Amino acid sequence: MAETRETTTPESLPIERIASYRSQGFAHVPGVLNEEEIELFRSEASSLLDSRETMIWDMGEGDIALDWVADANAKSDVMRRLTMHPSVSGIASRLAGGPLSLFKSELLRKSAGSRTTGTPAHDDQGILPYTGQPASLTAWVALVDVPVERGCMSYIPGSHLRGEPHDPYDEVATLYPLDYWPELTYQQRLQVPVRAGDVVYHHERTVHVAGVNQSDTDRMALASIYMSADAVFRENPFYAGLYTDDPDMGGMKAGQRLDDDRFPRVGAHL
Ligand SMILES: O=C(O)CCC(=O)C(=O)O
Repeated sequence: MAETRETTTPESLPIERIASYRSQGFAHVPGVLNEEEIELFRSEASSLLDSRETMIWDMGEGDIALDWVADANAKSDVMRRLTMHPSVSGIASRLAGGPLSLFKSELLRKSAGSRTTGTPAHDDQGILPYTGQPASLTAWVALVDVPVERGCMSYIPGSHLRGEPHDPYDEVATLYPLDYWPELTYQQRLQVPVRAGDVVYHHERTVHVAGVNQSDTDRMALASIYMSADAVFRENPFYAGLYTDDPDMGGMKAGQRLDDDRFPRVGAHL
């Protein structure tokens, strides 16, 4: 018999989960989407990934960590609905503790049976072209079941609380946190296997990795990045190097607020 699960909403999110997010830097929230939604979003994700040119995290010699459709919310109304989903975004607001806007979303795939590797250790802040409080966070929405064998995400608990680098544009600190903070290499990583429709939220400074997809099913997830509703632009050479077609988001200047037309406000459940 098919299993039916209660969904988690911003209202039913346990207060302990918020405390744990703040101390650990990530939170697994089970059952945010219902079965109907999972089916809709999974089928759209699958056709988008098959029909669009994807960006690639190139590991050299023909290996890739994953490929993705950048700004999936701008390319599909269905994906846009998922980024603005009242529970996905409302839980994000409660965890962050302040009003949020959508910065971008990436539709991620770790293909089955190909030369995909694990996802290297990194945090997200290093490539974000803005600052603001509360800190930005990512909602990683699982669109298929992701057990350990399918390359689930792992997090270094508390790593979001480490010190800031002396130079915010230091390449090693930005792109290779384990080299800049070698003590992180010896800290535990918590693997988070998830069911389709679960969401794992992580703080922009939390160091995370993901395993290899050893299964025969593609691992698909939508990662939506939410930022402070008051976030302001800061130039970031690493962002500009990755998104060469729009490095400064239409000519933004340092300190300029990221406007609501392009970066819409999301569910305000505080
Ligand atoms: O899905 C992955 O393997 C990595 C995703 C990630 O790094 C992120 O969502 O910030």
